[in-house]
Amino acid sequence: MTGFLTETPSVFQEKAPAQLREHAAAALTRARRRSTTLTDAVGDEDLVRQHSKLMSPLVWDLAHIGSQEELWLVRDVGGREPLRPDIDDLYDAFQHPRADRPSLPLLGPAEARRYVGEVRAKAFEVLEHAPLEGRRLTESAFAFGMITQHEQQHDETMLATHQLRRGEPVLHAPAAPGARGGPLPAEVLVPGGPFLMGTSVEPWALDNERPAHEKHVDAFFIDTTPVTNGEFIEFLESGGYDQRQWWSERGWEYRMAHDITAPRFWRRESRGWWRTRFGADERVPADQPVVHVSFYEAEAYAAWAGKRLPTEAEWEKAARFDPATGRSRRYPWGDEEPAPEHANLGQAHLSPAAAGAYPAGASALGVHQLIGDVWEWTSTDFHGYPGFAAFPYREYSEVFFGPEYKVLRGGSFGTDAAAIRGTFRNWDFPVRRQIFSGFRCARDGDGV
Ligand code: AVJ
Ligand code: FE
Repeated sequence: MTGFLTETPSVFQEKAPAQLREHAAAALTRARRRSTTLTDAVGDEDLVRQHSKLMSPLVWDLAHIGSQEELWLVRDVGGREPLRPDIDDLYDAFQHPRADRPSLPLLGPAEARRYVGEVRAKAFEVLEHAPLEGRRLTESAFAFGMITQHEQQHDETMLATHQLRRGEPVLHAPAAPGARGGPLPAEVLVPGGPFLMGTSVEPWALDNERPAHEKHVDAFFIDTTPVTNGEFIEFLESGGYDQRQWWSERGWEYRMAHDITAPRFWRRESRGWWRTRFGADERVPADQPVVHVSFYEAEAYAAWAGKRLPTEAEWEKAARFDPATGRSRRYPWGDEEPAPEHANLGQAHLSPAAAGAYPAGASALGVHQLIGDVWEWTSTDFHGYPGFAAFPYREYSEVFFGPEYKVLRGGSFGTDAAAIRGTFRNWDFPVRRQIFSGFRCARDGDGV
């Protein structure tokens, strides 16, 4: 490792096995409460229906959550007999594309609920007794953390399915907070030089976040907050969607082929821009980060603004680097787990919060809302870090490495705290916008 660059040591170092088990059990229980909320919110009809070709029926996500838990916690960690070896194939995401899932002989809603409950009871038995050392999969209860994150990731996917569903609102949450504290500078200067990217010590970090490595970044400016709806409307109303010069070749092709003229779920009314959000109609709030834009729209906006998207390394340096110590933090605000004052996470609100709503979540360099609100598109293709090793299975990350996927960072209002951190990496096709995706801009710091 490097001279003065360090990262926060493992937060589990001090935990006794009993505390680790308790921590893992609480995380699993919290994830299940959310899965239950998302699937109990609609009737059986809506659970088995496909709300969009892009998504699975909700009942597939539910049983798939149980299936992964059975595979890793019950069979692998626990060494127990399979509960339902007959359905492994149905819930293997690589066997059946999303579009085909409704026509499979899936477990019905009642069966799926019973199945995930039975798996969970067994997983808890395993958690009580499994040795938490001696094997990498169970070291620091990693497998339980991995399965917690897997469930939370599918919960976010189910939340995106809810957004695509037609009908009256069925999910409810208090409105997201408005801006707090004074006005913010538009941009922050991030000093050039190396920082420690990724992690080798975060106990529940997934394989693609590892290992920690020194990464040089030239000085650059980054927007203090994500780009808001109000700012995006300026681009839109100045004709940005019709001006070829802001778009990359692929972006323009996509814009034309699909006749993309505004963020997904928006429509123009005589009285301005409106959107549908989880079944409710509302005026597009000018002060919130824009959400449901593709990478190509983000790229076009940035060009129009005379800027560019940040690289993944730039995003992470802005989020984690503490210039006073040379240390890379776990989160922008420090090392403590996310609390409600830090970030808009976990479906606590059903929208992004206004730019400037989380002063307590700002990074050491003064960049706001890097975690929560909206996933942020970066300009970087999804690849393994130097020294990457797939663990525990190639299909989590490695099979997606390559130029087809762009990295997104920071999590959204629909991402749970258990499934996000300064090092967490998400990825998707650049055309996707049913996800809770937004962006912020950056620009070169030439000469500074
Ligand atoms: C990391 C969000 C891209 O949902 O495709 C879920 C997470 N992997 N089940 C996805 C995942 C396997 C993954 N993303
Ligand atoms: Fe999955």
